[in-house]
Amino acid sequence: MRCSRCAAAVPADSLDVECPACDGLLELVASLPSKRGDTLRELFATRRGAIDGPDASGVWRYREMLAACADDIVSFPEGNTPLVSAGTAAHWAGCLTLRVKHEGLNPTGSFKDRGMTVGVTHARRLRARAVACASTGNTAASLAAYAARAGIPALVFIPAGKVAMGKLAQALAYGARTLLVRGDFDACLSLARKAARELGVYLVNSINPYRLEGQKTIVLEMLEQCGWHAPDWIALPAGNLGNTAAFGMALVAAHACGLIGRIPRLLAVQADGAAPFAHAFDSGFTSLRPVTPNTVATAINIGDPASYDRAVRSIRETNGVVTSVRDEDILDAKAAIDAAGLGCEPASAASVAGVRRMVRDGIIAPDDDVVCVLTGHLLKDPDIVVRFHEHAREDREAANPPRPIDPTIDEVKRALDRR
Ligand code: AN7
Repeated sequence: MRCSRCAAAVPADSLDVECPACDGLLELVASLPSKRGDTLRELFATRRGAIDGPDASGVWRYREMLAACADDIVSFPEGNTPLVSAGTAAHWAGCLTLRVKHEGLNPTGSFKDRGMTVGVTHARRLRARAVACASTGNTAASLAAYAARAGIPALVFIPAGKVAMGKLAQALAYGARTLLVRGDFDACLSLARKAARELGVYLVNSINPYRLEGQKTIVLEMLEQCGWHAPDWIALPAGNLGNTAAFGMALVAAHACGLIGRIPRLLAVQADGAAPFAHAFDSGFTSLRPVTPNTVATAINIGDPASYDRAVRSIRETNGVVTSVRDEDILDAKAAIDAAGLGCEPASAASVAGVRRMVRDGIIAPDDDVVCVLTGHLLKDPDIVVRFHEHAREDREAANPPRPIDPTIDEVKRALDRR
């Protein structure tokens, strides 16, 4: 590993995920695979449909592109998520066609499983005594599951009262020691970093470079599903910026290996109430000014993103754009995605809300080829769905309030006939 700030070398079998000299983030030093273009594409194609082993995983199938060892892996398997038409949600976004890559269909219901299989496999190889993460919920759920599979104790730091019910339920159920920290996510992360430094537990937040290796495969699998024809845009929600960082790394590597002929543009979307990255983009990335975050999309309620430097590089290397959207638009986008039969959690819908904004602003053309990444499952945050539909005004197109009835056939008939 190499420090991204001071370039110090750190052994790959170190438990450090930050530079012991200067606290900079560490990067894995790896070279591109010797195979290229068609040879690599054919290799990946022969692995599709494998029933077990590393090839059955939508992460480890692409191992030539990953700086990680595929022996003795901790895997469900994960990945293998569908790339599908957004159906009626395309119209909502103002696109002629729109596709979504549904990462909510991973084993624990979010894209985090892709990074976690790599992070926890590495933790087991290092014989870590415990693994830890700070989380807005999904990382905690994923770590809890993978640590349980690996037989390693897990410690998760989550902001008290600010995590969706499904995610908290998972962390508890899978047996993680769940610490409800009085503070926001950013406070949780600095506490987790301190615990890693002082107590020797292995940190598997997305600042851990092995996590990013796994997350690169969201893009690799998507490109394969696109027949290796790069779309014009890839839109994703942005919080702590691990995914934005990983997507740029994957796209640059896929291009360098001849897997794709051109690099799609990234659209990173934040919530207005937690948009330090979007603000920095607007000022030409001169500086990052952390904010006190406040958005209904709890997964991306992050004010001081840890992977900022890497994410800036991704946006620059992909000629990308960063924007932000209102909570109201996130919830409307979510309702459109849900009603299309896809479903996702609020943060995920930011991607589609961001595309709509960019179409309106003339940055994305209605006939551009756009893929939105849906990062988490609908059932992660059931409370917000029920609240939305029970309390939404009836004139709001998306409102679908439940209707109490007496047990009579007349009432059923009335419901059936209602337009
Ligand atoms: C559904 O679980 O940060 O910009 O601690 O759960 O890579 O952070 C979750 C982030 C988007 C943002 N969508 O991704 C955590 C955590 C969902 C998420 C993001 C998260 P990054």
